[in-house]
Amino acid sequence: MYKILCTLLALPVAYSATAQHNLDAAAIKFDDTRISQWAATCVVERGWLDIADKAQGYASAGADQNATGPLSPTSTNIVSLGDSGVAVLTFAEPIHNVDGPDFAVFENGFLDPVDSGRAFLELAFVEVSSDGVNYVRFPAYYNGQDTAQIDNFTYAKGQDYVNLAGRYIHGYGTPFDLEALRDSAAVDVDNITHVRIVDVIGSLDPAIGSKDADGRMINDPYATAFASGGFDLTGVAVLNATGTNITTPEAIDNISLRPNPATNNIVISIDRIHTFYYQIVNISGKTILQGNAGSGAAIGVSGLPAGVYYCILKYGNTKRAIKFVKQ
Ligand SMILES: [Ca+2]
Ligand SMILES: [Ca+2]
Repeated sequence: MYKILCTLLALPVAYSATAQHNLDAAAIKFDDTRISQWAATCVVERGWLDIADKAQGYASAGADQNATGPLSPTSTNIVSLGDSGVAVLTFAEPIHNVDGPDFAVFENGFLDPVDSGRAFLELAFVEVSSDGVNYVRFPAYYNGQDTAQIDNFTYAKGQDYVNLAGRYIHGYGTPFDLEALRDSAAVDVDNITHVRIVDVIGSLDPAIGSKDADGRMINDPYATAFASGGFDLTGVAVLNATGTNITTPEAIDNISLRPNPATNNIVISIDRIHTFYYQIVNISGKTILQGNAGSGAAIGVSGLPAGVYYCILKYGNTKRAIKFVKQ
């Protein structure tokens, strides 16, 4: 809660990317024109309020779906991971490795009010997968001081953290370039289906703290034994998907899904297409319904619990996702 309040206070600051600022040229702003889609689903396994005292239980702030869909710069929606917590995100379209960064992870850090070169930052490892089973971690490095524990009131330099999510303030994502994992046999960098975010345990105590790729302790706020402790995920943006974005039906000229919100049936119409394959996926990424349907024919959804769903459509070489609400 401390952090949420401070984020609100920090928002009116006018940002300019200079070398002394928490922001630099690599930061991905929430409205960057390279953003082609946002995470469609998110499932969080909460981490500890304090991993050294597990009796306190788990972090609990926010809900998993707060990390899906576009980031709003005025929203304080987060999902807090806690010490060692994990979030797994999936996408309507696989992520491909193209020139430059391929996706960005957003956290709700905020500037030091007296030194804009510093910010309150919480960090996380980032891993990717092409099958949801085998993950490869971006090699992460910490280059800052490791003698004084960063705590809940300490500001840090984002540039000290390399390939760790959370190096920028709210509204600015940390970029990740799949090129770094090109030689990994465990993933196909041109077909990334899952992104996994793992909270860094910032303790400098080697018995519990997280280490970087060189075996060095990563200094990150610790202890943060409150509901919003640990990495506060706000969104994951894809910068390079070649397919169609997740969008409202109205934004696609030749596809419609109606009614939306739906109660008993949905009717999907696709110009010039007679039949298509569909998959209805819930916000946790689980496929609830699937099958073949004809354009203009009703698909029964009365059995679905109320909530937000994605309808993934496949026909020919085309794959598209439409978001709808079951009421
Ligand atoms: Ca790339
Ligand atoms: Ca942490």
